[in-house]
Amino acid sequence: MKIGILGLPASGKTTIFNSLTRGKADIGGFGATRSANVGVAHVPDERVDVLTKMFKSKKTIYAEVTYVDLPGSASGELFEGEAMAQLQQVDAILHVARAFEDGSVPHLEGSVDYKRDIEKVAFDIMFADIALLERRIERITGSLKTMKVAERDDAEKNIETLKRLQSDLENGIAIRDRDLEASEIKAISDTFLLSSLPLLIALNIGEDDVANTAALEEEIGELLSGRSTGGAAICGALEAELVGMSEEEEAEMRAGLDAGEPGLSRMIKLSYQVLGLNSFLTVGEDETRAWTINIGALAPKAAGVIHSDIERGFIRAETVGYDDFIECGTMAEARNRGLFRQEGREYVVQDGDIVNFLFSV
Ligand SMILES: Nc1nc2c(ncn2[C@@H]2O[C@H](COP(=O)(O)OP(=O)(O)OP(=O)(O)O)[C@@H](O)[C@H]2O)c(=O)[nH]1
Ligand SMILES: [Mg+2]
Repeated sequence: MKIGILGLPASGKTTIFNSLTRGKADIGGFGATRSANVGVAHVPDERVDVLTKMFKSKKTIYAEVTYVDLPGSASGELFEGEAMAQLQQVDAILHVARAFEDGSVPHLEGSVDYKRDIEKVAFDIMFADIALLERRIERITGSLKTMKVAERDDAEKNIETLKRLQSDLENGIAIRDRDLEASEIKAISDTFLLSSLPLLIALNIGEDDVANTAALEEEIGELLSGRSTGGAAICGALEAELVGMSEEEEAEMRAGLDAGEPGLSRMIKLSYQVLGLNSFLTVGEDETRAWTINIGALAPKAAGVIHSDIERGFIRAETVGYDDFIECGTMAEARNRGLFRQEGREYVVQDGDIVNFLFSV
């Protein structure tokens, strides 16, 4: 599961990418990123931290989200060439919108106006889909003449469906914003439509605006209509500085900023959410670990994330919810209260379940 980072030239895409993934990719702006950068972010999870302490685990392993920093283009054209090829591989889009003022970093439009840019990118995404649907409709229309009668009926229905989607896009309704009917799902099943992907906004704010984070995020929330979308404000320059520091120095700096949970953490958690992912947890002296599953995954499938043998030889899952466990304090107490349960093949693993799989191969 991957998230593609896009935005106007020099909006700070690579800077934010480096902060999210603790990476060291070259920044510079206006086409500085020629080929995509790929990196992994740890999903902050306080449950994992708490359990690590309780079980005195030697290792702590967090869930991960992969980010792809798409190649920039000086013209601001977002969906051409290598960037488009990379975009076809992602599961969600993260738009870095510039809110920071800096005279030494020019803006493509000549002024900093993030509302304008957020609307423009949202529009460009939908426009790319409109154009793609147009080409598809033309192609099917062109082949109608040579079709057999039975096929033609189907094709004409498809054209109707595609036109309906297209006209909704023209009215500002992204694919992600609608409940697709079966016929619509079928009509676009082999078409990659950008506006079907969840859209996240990272507002790249200046250092002066860190104290206004909450208000700015509320504003982005209002700008974003529809589903599977969300935003966070991140000060790219500041985060880039913090990434280079030791953990202690970083903690000290953050405490001094008094900005609460960093936008960076919120963004990574949000990313995990829009990808439709959940974490189940395993604990022990060796390691405490968060494992990634799709929401709704059954117990054997979750077991398979750890090892295919455990899925194949699945017997049952012993499990307790995180909150229940914390309330009990120990596994023994959870067992006494009947909260440490035995679950079978049909069990839907829940976010935060602490699980031990029994299996035999
Ligand atoms: N003042 C300030 N400058 C920033 C901030 N974020 C990025 N910059 C600067 O903006 C310039 C462009 O940053 P990049 O991260 O390379 O931007 P980009 O969007 O990846 O650029 P391309 O890949 O070329 O499109 C660099 O000079 C950064 O130092 C910020 O939060 N504040
Ligand atoms: Mg870049």
